[in-house]
Amino acid sequence: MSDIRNKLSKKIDEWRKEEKLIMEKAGNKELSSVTVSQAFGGMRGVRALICDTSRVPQDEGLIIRGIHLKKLIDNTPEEIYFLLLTGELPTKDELSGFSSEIKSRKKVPDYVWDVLKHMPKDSHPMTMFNTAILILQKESVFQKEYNAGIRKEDYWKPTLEDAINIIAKLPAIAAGLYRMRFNKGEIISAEPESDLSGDYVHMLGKEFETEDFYDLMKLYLVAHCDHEGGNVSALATQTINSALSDLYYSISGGFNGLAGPLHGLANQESLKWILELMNKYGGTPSEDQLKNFVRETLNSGKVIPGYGHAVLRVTDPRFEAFLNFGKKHFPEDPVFLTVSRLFEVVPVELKKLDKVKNPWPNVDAATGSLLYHYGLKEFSYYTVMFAVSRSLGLTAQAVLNRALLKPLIRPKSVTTEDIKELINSK
Ligand code: AMX
Repeated sequence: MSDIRNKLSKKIDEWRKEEKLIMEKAGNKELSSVTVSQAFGGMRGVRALICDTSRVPQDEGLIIRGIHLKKLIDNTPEEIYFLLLTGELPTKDELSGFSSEIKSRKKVPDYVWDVLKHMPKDSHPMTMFNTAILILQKESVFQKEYNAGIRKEDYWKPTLEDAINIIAKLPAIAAGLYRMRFNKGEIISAEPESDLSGDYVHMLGKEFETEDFYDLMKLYLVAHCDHEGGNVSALATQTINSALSDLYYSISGGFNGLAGPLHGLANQESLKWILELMNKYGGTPSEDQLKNFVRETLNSGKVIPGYGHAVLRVTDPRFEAFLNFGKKHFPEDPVFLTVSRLFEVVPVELKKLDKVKNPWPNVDAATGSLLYHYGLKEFSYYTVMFAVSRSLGLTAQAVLNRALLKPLIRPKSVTTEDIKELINSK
């Protein structure tokens, strides 16, 4: 048994005891109540889920297992994954064992490439990515062990095997489909000894193999890794997984939600919008031009992509991390400069609308400009990179949910008639 399984096994015993005690002491305590507007309004603010991998206080942003993202931006995705799963950053030995295990599971079966090659040439990269994950479902260790009659207490073990297998393969799938979809030449094979960030960069293409792009990739994979349990992709993934659909079914389903413009696709939408803006004014726009374009967008009934958030009420620390990266490496890049200037203008304009609860930028407002600078210009691809990172949190959440014997997720819906009756009742 390698370190992570031993460590998790012990921790899971403790967590189960702790949860039992909590249920005995506080099972009937109220965590949240639900108003009619919350029921009609996407359940915003209803506290009805447990997620221990990370939390997002509205005035602080992402905290992973008790550590603020700001303190983790120099860590590697492998370290962050260990942290998400176990609640602790790995020791040197633990990291070495865990990383070796990930490295040994990189190989993507040929049938995945065969299917991707036969997809329509204009398929969205997220469709290709999610298809690849779904096709891999036949590899699920969970499904095999479930069919063989594994006990509920042990569900987390094959879920962890699926999780590590998925994490190990996603950079190759993501990079391979990039080369296929955008005619970049042959797929590049994984390097057995490279870490997740290094191998992803290597497999994207020679032109990306620089130290700075490696640093950006590492930051990208760390910063997008998790964002508590209630966002669309996390909730969808955990709901699917609660039916004991394995992780391949679960995360491909969750990523279909990530592919929406109000969620992960906002990074694509944001850069597209910025390039339209620059195209209209022929370069880096002035402050007045920025204001005009923002107002035009809002007047046409569209949202400003990369701004606003369902939970946050401050500038997203993930945005700040990417902004700082750009300021350090290429402050004068025209697209990045436009992103920085929009940060001065957009919140002021959104505040004027009086309905936007959070006028500040979220993670998706800056990332596109950084990738664009390094030549990764195919913005329909950006959400795939988001998904590679987010798979760390989503798979870790599922391992914990199975470890803690969480039941089927099944909230109760009411009809509009029920609400009307509520109005008429005393
Ligand atoms: N531009 C224009 N209007 C906005 C806005 C924005 N960036 N953000 C919120 N609003 C509007 C909403 O559309 C809503 O209008 P309506 O009442 O006419 O429907 C009103 O302000 C109130 O919305 P809210 O309570 O502040 O936000 P929410 O929780 O309903 O939605 C979000 C949150 C992210 C969907 C929204 O801010 C948005 O659409 N932002 C732009 C898309 C985006 O960047 N998404 C990425 C989020 C991060 C992520 O998941 N990757």
